[in-house]
Amino acid sequence: MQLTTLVLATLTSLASAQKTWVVAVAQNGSLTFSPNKLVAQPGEQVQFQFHAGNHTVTQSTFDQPCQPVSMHSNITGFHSGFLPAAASASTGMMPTFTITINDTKPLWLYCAQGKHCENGMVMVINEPTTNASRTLENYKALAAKGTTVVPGAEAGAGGTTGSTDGATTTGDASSATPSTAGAGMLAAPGTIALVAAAGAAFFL
Ligand SMILES: *[C@@H]1O[C@H](CO)[C@@H](O)[C@H](O)[C@H]1NC(C)=O
Ligand SMILES: *[C@@H]1O[C@H](CO)[C@@H](O)[C@H](O)[C@H]1NC(C)=O
Ligand SMILES: *[C@@H]1O[C@H](CO)[C@@H](O)[C@H](O)[C@H]1NC(C)=O
Ligand SMILES: *[C@@H]1O[C@H](CO)[C@@H](O)[C@H](O)[C@H]1NC(C)=O
Ligand SMILES: *[C@@H]1O[C@H](CO)[C@@H](O)[C@H](O)[C@H]1NC(C)=O
Ligand SMILES: [Cu+2]
Repeated sequence: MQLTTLVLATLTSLASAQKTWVVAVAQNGSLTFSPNKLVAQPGEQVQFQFHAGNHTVTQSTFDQPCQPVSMHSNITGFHSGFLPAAASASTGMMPTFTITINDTKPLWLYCAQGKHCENGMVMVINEPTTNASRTLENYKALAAKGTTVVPGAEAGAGGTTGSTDGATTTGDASSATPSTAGAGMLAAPGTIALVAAAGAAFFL
């Protein structure tokens, strides 16, 4: 009886565990989010794993790809801050940033480092199906003509300033309330291998 109860409890907790998509940031030193197109359901999480360099994942609007979403809408949006990978890499760890998906509205994302956005370091979660011109390809084309703004550097907007202590950065999705568990934590390199082996995104 006790064993049965234990098994059931375990199955129940597995079934209710949150699904987490993994996005590799700058894997192999590339200026990419991989995958750069993801469909995620409300309640699921997306974990960005920062493999190399010193990058961010920052929300923008579709029309202004390299600028904080708060500059061009009434959405606060999220910003990981700069997450340099080297310091953690020496200890076999890697900084991560995790967001929770609340709805199926598109999330247009860019890297706020240097001209990475202009050079195509962008992605979309839940690419719209209702407007054929709002594609990742068109977002990337707009980005190529864009001008990167780091949240906090723009006039009068509510973003955080560029953080240099990436490995300790917290905050899941809102740059204004950086506190939710899971964000900014360090992922073991075993997870990296699993991501690469699976080819891209997968459910943990
Ligand atoms: C990085 O290299 C590995 C091994 O060649 C490959 O599987 C993976 O797709 C590469 N990642 C990116 C983002 O290019
Ligand atoms: C934010 O903007 C959207 C569309 O631009 C609008 O529908 C919504 O009412 C606005 N929300 C607030 C709180 O102003
Ligand atoms: C579709 O998106 C384009 C690009 O942002 C925009 O100019 C256009 O107004 C949108 N069309 C509709 C019907 O919302
Ligand atoms: C990461 O980039 C930011 C913005 O350019 C910079 O302020 C910071 O010093 C960089 N951190 C490291 C460790 O290179
Ligand atoms: C989801 O909702 C939570 C709670 O309101 C919020 O903190 C977070 O920023 C939202 N996620 C996204 C991706 O906007
Ligand atoms: Cu970058």
